Amino acid sequence: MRFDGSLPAFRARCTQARRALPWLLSVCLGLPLAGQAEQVAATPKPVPIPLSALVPQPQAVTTQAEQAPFILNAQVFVQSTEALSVPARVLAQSLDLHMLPTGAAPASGATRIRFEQLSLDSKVSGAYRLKIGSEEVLIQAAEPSGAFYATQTLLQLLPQEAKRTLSAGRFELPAADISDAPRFEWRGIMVDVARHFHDVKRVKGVIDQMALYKLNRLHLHLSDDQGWRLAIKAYPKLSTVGGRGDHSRPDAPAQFYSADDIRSIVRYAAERYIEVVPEIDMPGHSGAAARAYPEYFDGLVTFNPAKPETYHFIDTVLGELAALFPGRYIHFGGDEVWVEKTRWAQMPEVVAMAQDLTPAGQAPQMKFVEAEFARRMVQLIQKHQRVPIAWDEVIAAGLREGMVVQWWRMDHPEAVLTALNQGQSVILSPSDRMYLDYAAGLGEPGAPWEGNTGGPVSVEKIVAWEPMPEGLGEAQRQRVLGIEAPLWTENVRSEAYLQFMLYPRLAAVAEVAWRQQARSEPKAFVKRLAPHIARWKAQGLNVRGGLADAHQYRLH
Ligand code: TNX
Repeated sequence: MRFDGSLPAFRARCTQARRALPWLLSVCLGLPLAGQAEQVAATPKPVPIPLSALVPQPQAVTTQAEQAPFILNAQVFVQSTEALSVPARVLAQSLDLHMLPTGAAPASGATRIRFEQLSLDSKVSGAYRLKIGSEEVLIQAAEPSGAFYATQTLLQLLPQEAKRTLSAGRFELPAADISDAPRFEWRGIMVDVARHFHDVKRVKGVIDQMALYKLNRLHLHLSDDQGWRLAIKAYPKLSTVGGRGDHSRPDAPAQFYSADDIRSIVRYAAERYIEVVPEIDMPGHSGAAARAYPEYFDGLVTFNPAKPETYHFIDTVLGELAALFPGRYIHFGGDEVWVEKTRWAQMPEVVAMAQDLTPAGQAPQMKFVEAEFARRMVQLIQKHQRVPIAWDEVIAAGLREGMVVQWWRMDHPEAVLTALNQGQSVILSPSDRMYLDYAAGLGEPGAPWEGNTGGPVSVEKIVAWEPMPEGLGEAQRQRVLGIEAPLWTENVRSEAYLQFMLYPRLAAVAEVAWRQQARSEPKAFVKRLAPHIARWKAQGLNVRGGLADAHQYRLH
């Protein structure tokens, strides 16, 4: 209502202000709103997702309303060909169902969920077909990952407590024929565990949701100025000294993952067809390592690139990393070196290195040193039989194929084409669409420093995005591996805030990673999201249902 000076309008204004007051106060003071405790304590309601609201939305869903539903109860068998037996067994375990040996006929009247290997027409692996009939649920896929995604679709269609629901009775699955295939092979989430540490349990919680929404790359940002979060046998002080402190408490006791923690995360992720991508950020953003082993650094937060021992140190760390992370990739950071803020120019050996690398007749330039450092990282990572990844600043080094560039600088859109023209593959993480440390809505908590001119990174903004840059040839499009949404955690300390920033935006990221092209339908997507939010809330996750949920995360 516009205020026109009249008494009714004045009264309406006062009412509005009165209503907003508790919210405003709670935002400013970080107090919980009255009524919130009751909300949390409410008994979870079973929330199955209707076919029309599956996320990601499958490419084809044919419903057969006239056909009887499939009755899922504790007597249903799971049966699979050898090739798909892993996801079949995982489904059987998660619903507490019995497996029927391959080839065995079920007793008369018994129904089953049957896995069948079948080649499907899809460029990217992970395609599946899921046919729900009254006698049988049939899952067809060429690879186990596709069969796994079919099971995740099934789990969305069931109440979130399906196991308990089944032992107490039965559940109806609507007759339907569903086909789907992912658009991109890279469907990622990054969690920064360096600025604030997030332990194994939290990380597994993220993996659970990634699996349910068919995401398949978990990038862990393991080191930064605020902390080093991984035990390295050869250099124990990296974690015992470098692991101390975090963004909000420089004196916090050391927090880091042991080798066993990593093995446990990697196994948990692999069981859900998720590859873990470790990142050690170098040569900048390395303040924590510099506190532990200053002899390899510039006195501030950047490696000394002119000291041969530096490369021995990094090589050893990378060797341990490769032994711990069986995935194909190692990320070496390479972002925000800002050579003018390093002490390189005051270090005679670095100046000499710059002179060597700079074309004859010119004053020594540090950008050549930065490029040489990146070149050596690529070599070392390849020596450990991994594919190197770096943030997009690395394009300036002029390196060639055999590595992946992760584009994040939205103000450098040309970086994508430069990388592709250099023969490199690209992951798209433009900060204005994919940065989950930015606020999800106007006036909400989020990283304060970016000045994100395009407005908050809302669910609507994410799903309105068509990620594939225009004007690329087929060969270039092939090298756009996919998308990844990073959650930087300078401001994210608690699990509650971590969940608030991830959910429901993680589902929007999955939608963009799976759908074949942009269908700009943010409003319809927000509607489809409603049962997902209800389900997350029923499970006790601190999902963002709307602005009203935002107030309590002001202070982590
Ligand atoms: C830039 S993105 C960074 C991070 C910050 C982030 C905050 C990137 C490669 N570097 O170190 O956490 O902005 O939004």
